Amino acid sequence: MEPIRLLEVDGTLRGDPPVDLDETRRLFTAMVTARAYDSKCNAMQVQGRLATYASFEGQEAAQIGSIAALRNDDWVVATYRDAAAMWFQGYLWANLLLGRMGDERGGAPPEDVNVLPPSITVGAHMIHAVGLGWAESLQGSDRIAMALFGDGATSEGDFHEAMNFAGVFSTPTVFLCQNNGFAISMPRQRQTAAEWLTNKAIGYGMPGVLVDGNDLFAMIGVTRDAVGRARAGDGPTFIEALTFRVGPHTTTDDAARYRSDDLVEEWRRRDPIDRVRLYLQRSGGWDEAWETELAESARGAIEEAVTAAESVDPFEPGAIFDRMYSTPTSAMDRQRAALRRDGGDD
Ligand SMILES: Cc1ncc(C[n+]2csc(CCOP(=O)(O)OP(=O)(O)O)c2C)c(N)n1
Repeated sequence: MEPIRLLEVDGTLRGDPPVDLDETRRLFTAMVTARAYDSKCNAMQVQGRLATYASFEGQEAAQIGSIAALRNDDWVVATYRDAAAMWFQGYLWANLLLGRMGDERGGAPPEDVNVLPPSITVGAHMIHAVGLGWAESLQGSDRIAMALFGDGATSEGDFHEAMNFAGVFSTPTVFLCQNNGFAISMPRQRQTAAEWLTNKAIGYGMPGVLVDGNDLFAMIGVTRDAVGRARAGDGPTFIEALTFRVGPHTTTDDAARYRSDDLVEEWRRRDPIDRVRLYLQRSGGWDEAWETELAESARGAIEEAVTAAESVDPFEPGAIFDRMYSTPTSAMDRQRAALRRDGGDD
């Protein structure tokens, strides 16, 4: 099977672009900003300012392109690797950073932002996405929900439950699988015997679409179709976006132990940002001064978010007891007292 592709690696276009030049420049800027965040987080982790970090370098088109096809009140339910998608739907960089600093207040998005905090549990959040979309349709709204997940997540029981329920109840769900080749060190071929992950959609009675996940335009196009179906009441779609994580699984992983430098180099040549830059250059929508300036202001925006996150008053360990239940259980009272005895703040 050939993935759907609109933009070639050299920036030439097959057919019509799904968005005009101004929108392409806006999405290019978003991808550059996301990469600035990614590289800052990697640096901060090495400096001991962040806990483990999962880079999304190489997956910017899959995340920004798919979100670009949503309305800003649609739901996004994503993973630890989807910071670019979450941010583009309204989650704050500062909250994402707080979460990575181990501060659970990072899990509270602004009031009017329909994005759930990132799921660390592989696959579990897909069920939430199906439920959110279903609830919207039961209430007569035309909001839809998109779940983002990796190839490994398709081997989880939760994936099958979510897909089955979505198919049976025809929920307005877009299942966006970023097939980045590996689930930690487990290659996609050993993850499942299915030739394509899209084959799994057949079993649940929904369309499965294979797309070049490093192609911003193709991502917009296929997601737009899936969102249109969901919004029109025609049910869920499964999208397999072929992409690659250029970095390790997380900052605790040594990817050299399970994949070759050649493979990484091969994918670097398909870089999603370079591809859009080449297109913009061909279309007269790019000059060096413009990119230098936008890259500078992207780094500035990320630095501001870092300052905001690092200026938040430290989290008091005892506060976890306040957020669990409205009426604490006796076991929790005992734990709180034990924490006080051990000198923890309360
Ligand atoms: C239920 C569950 N099992 C195992 C893990 C440990 N774990 C974290 S990430 C990961 C691999 C997930 O791979 P994939 O779904 O392809 O997403 P990617 O990390 O490649 O984006 C695993 C097994 C987990 N977080 N949750």
